[in-house]
Amino acid sequence: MSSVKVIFVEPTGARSNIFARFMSIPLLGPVYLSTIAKQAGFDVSIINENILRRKITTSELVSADILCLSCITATIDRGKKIAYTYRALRAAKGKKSRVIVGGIHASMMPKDLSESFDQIIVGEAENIIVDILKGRITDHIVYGTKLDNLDTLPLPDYSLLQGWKGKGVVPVMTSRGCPYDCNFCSVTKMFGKGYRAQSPSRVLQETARFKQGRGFVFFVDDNFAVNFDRTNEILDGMVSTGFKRPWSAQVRTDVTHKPEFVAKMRKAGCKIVYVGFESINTESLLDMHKKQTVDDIRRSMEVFHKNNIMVHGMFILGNDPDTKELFKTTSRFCKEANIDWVQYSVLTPLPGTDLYARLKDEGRLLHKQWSYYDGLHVVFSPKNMTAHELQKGMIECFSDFYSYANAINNALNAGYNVTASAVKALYQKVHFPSLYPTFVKFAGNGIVKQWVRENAPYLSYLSKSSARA
Ligand code: B12
Ligand code: SF4
Repeated sequence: MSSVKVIFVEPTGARSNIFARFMSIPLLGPVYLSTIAKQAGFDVSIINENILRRKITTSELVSADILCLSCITATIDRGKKIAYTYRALRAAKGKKSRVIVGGIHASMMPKDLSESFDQIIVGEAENIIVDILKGRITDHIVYGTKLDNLDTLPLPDYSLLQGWKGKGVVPVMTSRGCPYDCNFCSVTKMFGKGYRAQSPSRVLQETARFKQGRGFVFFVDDNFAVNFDRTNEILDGMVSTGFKRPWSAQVRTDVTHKPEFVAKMRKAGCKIVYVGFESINTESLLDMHKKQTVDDIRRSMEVFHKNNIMVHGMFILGNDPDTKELFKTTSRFCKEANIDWVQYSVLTPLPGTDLYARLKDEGRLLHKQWSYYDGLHVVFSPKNMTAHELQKGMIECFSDFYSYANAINNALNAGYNVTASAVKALYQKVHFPSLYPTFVKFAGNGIVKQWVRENAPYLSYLSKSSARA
């Protein structure tokens, strides 16, 4: 093994991001890259501040010959801080330092990071990481190339993640890119509109490693079912090889056009789907180029629930056609449609997206403090309300869904359904409804209240500076 010590770091999200604190799902970039680096002989490890629930220590920092940071927009400020401390610590010990940054933010805003990092990597890096670490590529800004054949990726070595016990959610990636082009999303800007996918046999080789165990396997693909034939083959393989672990995936409402496909997903162990519903305002769906209707949302809920798959519905509030009335109608819709979990975001102009370019041109960005660009803080002037009104509207929607009243209602319904299922189970095979959504609503109530408390200064800032576009 080479004596060069490389540490990859995924910094924690700042500004009390709900995910950063409660979901320890690592980005797969550092896992793939460090797996490749290890195979090339480097002494490598990953420090994920979310998984470890602590910040990287000074002794860890000073020990790295090369520090590699992986940042999204919300974590880039923390990434810069870590880079600064690392350089200072190494200099104080008379040691050379080398700090490299990659990930979606660096890929969209490379020039902005010039001073904070020795090298900035744009795009996918599996093809170049070894040359970079070996110092064979020395450019300040380096452009990676898209991997054509994802089957050539190594099986990710999760053991390189310090503190990773593998008992919780295991992220698995089987494809890159998305053929759609929603105006708020950075996926196509980063991975392209051309959809690239691993072969079913390669996917099954990977899932076979997680056949048993209780934690969910989460297919992090932006859209797990772009190619129905391929996904069908994967599902058939999971069934025939006895894949027993529960799993979840991100899909669009389109999958429910084929109810038999959804039924097969359930048969193969799918318990939760993450769906970008985005809005119940038709004008906003058009504005986002979502290529989806409100009827698609309603129908998809019925199909998923009929097949006993729970739904994590994601909504974006604050599009230009939205008015303040939308908060109440959306809250009502989510309860009526019986969505199991709801994740509200405020419209966020993520760097590199068409949305970012437009709002910047229109002078509607409130600031560029990136740690607030996390989908939970309003960072632009909405059209039909003030930024403060939008922020309050998002909080109202969250508070309404994760209220004790809604949780109790859910518990009563679940109780009724469990009893009904128990009776039915006497004469036919049934799926018992999960009590998990009820539990999450109770827990969510406290999380929302805590978020509001912690972010009171930001709300106050918005109330003072808020303006309509
Ligand atoms: C899994 C996932 C999650 C998980 C885990 C996220 C985490 N740990 O941060 C969960 C569900 C918790 C989540 C939450 C959020 N997410 Co998310 N998520 C993803 C998703 C679907 C997959 C990530 C992944 O593993 N990709 C695959 C790997 C291979 O790609 P990669 O990590 O980018 O790595 C490659 C390159 O970037 C580069 N690279 C990366 N790091 C480095 C480092 C070095 C040194 C080098 C050389 C190269 C390099 O090489 C890698 C290999 O080619 C992506 C979309 C996507 N397709 O990437 C969105 C994505 C990252 N999420 C996004 C967002 C906005 C969020 C949230 C803010 C959502 C919200 N409203 O709350 C939160 C923030 C969480 C936080 N950290 O604070 C955005 C980020 C955009 C941006 N500019 O910041 C993305 C891109 C989706 C989108 N719609 O645009 N997310
Ligand atoms: S939001 Fe989903 S469907 Fe739209 S471009 Fe992004 S990944 Fe594709």
